[in-house]
Amino acid sequence: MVTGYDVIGDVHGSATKLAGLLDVLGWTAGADGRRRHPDGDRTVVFVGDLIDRGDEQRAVLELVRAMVDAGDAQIVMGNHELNALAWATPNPDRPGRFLRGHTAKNRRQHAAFLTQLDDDERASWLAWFRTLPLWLDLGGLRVVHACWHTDAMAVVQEEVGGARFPDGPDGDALLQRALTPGTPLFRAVEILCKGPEIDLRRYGLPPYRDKGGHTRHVARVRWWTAEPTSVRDVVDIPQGTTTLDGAPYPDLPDVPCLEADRRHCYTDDVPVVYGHHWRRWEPEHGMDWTPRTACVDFSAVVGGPLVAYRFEGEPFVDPTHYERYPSA
Ligand SMILES: [Mn+2]
Repeated sequence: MVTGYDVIGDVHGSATKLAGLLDVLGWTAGADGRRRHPDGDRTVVFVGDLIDRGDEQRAVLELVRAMVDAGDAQIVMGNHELNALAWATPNPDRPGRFLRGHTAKNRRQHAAFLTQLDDDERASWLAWFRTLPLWLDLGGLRVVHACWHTDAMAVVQEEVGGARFPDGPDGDALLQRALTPGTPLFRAVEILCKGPEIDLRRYGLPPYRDKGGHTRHVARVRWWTAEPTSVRDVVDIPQGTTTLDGAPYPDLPDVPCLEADRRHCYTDDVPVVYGHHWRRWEPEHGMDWTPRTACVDFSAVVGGPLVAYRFEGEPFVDPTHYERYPSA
């Protein structure tokens, strides 16, 4: 019986860090090459985003796939796997186009995967990505890439019949709908894999300029805040954000947030581990971890450590259960 989970954050093609973290966690390779844990009753869970950015795409995929196939690991889909599927899926309404546009920006984001693997390899990995669940409910522990969101899951449950797309033509059609912008299924899957967003205009807040220089009217939601009362508790404006004229973004007002936005927040009593948020080590209380949520994405591919949360059955997140590689 499985009693423990080692939940590993966004790997993004960093096989060296992944091997180092597995060693730290006690998953050492035997003579047959298979990594096993000495306790025997542990399972690794990957939060998704295995691909893109890093130099070791193939090595990461092969290592993770081997652990999953051996029954030593499970994995949920990240937005990068989802985007890879959309990149490769023809747009039925626009011949020659794909459901994720082959723009220069999207190509840059996907370049490591596109260039380090040949066509046949990519096709075979995409066939595997297609089978990955959007979330895992492991009993005392929940895992999702970006946000545990009951309403979004209900939409997926209703349309897809479960957390993963079925095999065969019906499953293909569902996946296509999930990858088509504007459909309710697309919006639900976006919330799970990319996180919910909040419209700043609802609160009379100005737009900001994102990292790419684009004007943005929506911001990420701090869905891990269990009892938000004000806009300040739910809207996530990263430090250093500016308005369109380059001024520092104003302090968020201490005014009540709307019920619709409050619904993004996680109030269940089962711990959730997730990734996606490009945080910086070390885990900050109230932001990276709360009593019921733990983020494990600390930007491994841009200089941060690869991070895991070691779950032992505890009902509340324990920040001493974070592990990382490298440790300094
Ligand atoms: Mn992500």
